[in-house]
Amino acid sequence: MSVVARLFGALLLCALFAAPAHAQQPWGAAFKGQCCYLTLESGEVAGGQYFEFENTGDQTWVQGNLKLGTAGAHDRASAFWHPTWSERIRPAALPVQAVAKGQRARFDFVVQAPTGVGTITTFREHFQLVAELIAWVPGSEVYLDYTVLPSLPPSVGLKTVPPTVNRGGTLEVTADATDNRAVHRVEFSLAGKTFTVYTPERDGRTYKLSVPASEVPAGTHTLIARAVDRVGNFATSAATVSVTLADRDGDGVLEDADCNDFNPAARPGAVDRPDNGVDENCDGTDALPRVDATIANAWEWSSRTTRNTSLKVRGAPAGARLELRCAGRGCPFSVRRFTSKGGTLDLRRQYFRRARFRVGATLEIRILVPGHVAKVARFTMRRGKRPLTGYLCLPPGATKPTRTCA
Ligand SMILES: [Ca+2]
Ligand SMILES: [Ca+2]
Ligand SMILES: [Ca+2]
Ligand SMILES: [Ca+2]
Repeated sequence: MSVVARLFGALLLCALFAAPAHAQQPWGAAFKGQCCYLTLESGEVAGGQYFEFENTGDQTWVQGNLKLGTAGAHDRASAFWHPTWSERIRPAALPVQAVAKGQRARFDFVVQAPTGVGTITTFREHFQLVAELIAWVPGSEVYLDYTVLPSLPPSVGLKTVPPTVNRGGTLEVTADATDNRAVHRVEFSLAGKTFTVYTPERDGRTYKLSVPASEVPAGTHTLIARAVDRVGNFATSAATVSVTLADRDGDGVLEDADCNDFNPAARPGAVDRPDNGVDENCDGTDALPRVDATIANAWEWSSRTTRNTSLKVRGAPAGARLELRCAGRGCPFSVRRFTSKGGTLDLRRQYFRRARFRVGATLEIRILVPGHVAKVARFTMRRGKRPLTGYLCLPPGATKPTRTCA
């Protein structure tokens, strides 16, 4: 609909429905405030634009009818149109249902500077309130000035880059970035990771990256600083950084081989203390608790035979399984198994009172508790000497005792 038609409609409505009995002003507004004059880069989007008015007319402004329109030439298609506008000629609509005489309304909108501006250009954008199909509201003529700069990429240069960083420390890098309008962000990328810095230091142009170096894998990396302006123009600068492995706990084992680089007691080769919740030897599990029983023994020997004079197991918990294995001449049996009732077990009195072990015979006592490393004592009979005695370990599920209990 043309301007003429709109105005004709407005006049007609005034004549038909709003004919005053005395001198009245149906449509009127008083300017109460507005946003800033902006400098923008060509193509830049800026929010926070607004005008505020008071309704000084007798007609209540109603949502859907009362809008902020482009003026200068009424219904001018604005070069600062943004997709949030309902039309190229309507930046904003009344944001509340109704504004009666004496009340205020604020019209917020977003603008986008025109693209393709080759030299610094100032635009004066005129606006006015309009009651659609009725009237342009007198007293609401306003404008904003925009200075639009050409779209030019920023400049960026890496300033301080440490040649080597340990992963136990902090990666600190600075870049100097400037733009004809404003730098939006600087993206620091290395080893497939990107760290974005939006806020410069106090000087407004130094962008500082400070992240734990452990965020970056060890190796020699190309570091790229990419400065981006508000319309997406960018520039880059590159440097090389070497990141080395850390030994944070100082146990001499670098983090790639240390299962816990924050605990010097844990490292490959350390002794794993059983059942303390710590995998000291880095084999992936805490060592199992061991059966804590004692096997007191005494012997008499000659050049041909060995006789047991005392063999007592103390501290085997009730329910522990005992296995006695005997091999060689003089053994009263090859295997005996029974379950401990706790307390002291006198094995000699029960099994070996009469035994005369020959040289080379072996007697093995296994004390097994579920979830524990079994205790194993092995006695090997010798000629004219007390038996060779060895204490061994047997992890759960294993069948052969081992000398080391790790
Ligand atoms: Ca720029
Ligand atoms: Ca270490
Ligand atoms: Ca360690
Ligand atoms: Ca442990």
